Amino acid sequence: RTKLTYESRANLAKSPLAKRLFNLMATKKTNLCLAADLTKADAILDMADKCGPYICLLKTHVDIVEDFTESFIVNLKALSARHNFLLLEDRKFADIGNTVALQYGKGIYKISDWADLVTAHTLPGRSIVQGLKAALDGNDVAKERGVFLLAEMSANGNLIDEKYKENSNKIATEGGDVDFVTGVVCQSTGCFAFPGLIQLTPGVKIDESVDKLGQQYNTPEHVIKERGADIGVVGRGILQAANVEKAALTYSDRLWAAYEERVAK
Ligand code: UP6
Repeated sequence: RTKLTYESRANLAKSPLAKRLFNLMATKKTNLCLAADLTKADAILDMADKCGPYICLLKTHVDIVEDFTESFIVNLKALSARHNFLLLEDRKFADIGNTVALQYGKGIYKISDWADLVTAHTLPGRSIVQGLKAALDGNDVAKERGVFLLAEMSANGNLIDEKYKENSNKIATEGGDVDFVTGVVCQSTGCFAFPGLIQLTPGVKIDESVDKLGQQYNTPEHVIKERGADIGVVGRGILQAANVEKAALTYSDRLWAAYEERVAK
């Protein structure tokens, strides 16, 4: 799958969102996802506006925003339309189907109203995907939504083993709900083989390092060429740069060049 172009993989995708995102990446020539892990709404909007031209996805943790309002979402959606990137709420759902349906559609954040994509753990099994889909039942946006399933984590000492990975792959590629699965969050090529899914890989930084709380980083070239990433997720590598626009451009150029080299071989 890693030798195929994003355009050709768009044609193989079963999830409408995977098709859309593959095509967006190919047209905009970027496979960078910005992890906008900031706690003030205006700071996130400012970052989204500055980095918007260089990203295919903006990843949020909406529950860390201290001054959340509906107008934050209105503004974020306007920026996503203006700069042509999708919104991924990294909620990492992990409960029973009935509860995730409520967490996805209800509460203060009403994630299913605005997030094109969300993330979920496979720990509860298939019912996690069914629960998320159930929240969209009868809703017009159902075809405009998708989920990335976590099959590996970048955290040092995480508990995911080979069996868990294999079973996560089955949930992502078999059964009646695969049209809702856009991709897999993981760290290596071995997590799935189906080329219609998108591999999203966090833990990307130009200076390979670790943080004080277990995060482990790899370079843009390494995650794309060795680990099979289709999209590299960068948070602090950009957020803490002296010039964030320049940093976003550098990451997007390096991730894209690595992809071009990968498919040229
Ligand atoms: N993330 C990881 N590792 C995973 C899954 N998700 O780091 O296995 C998310 C984090 C954070 C971002 O929740 O939002 O990716 C990484 O940010 P950083 O580049 O600042 O470390």
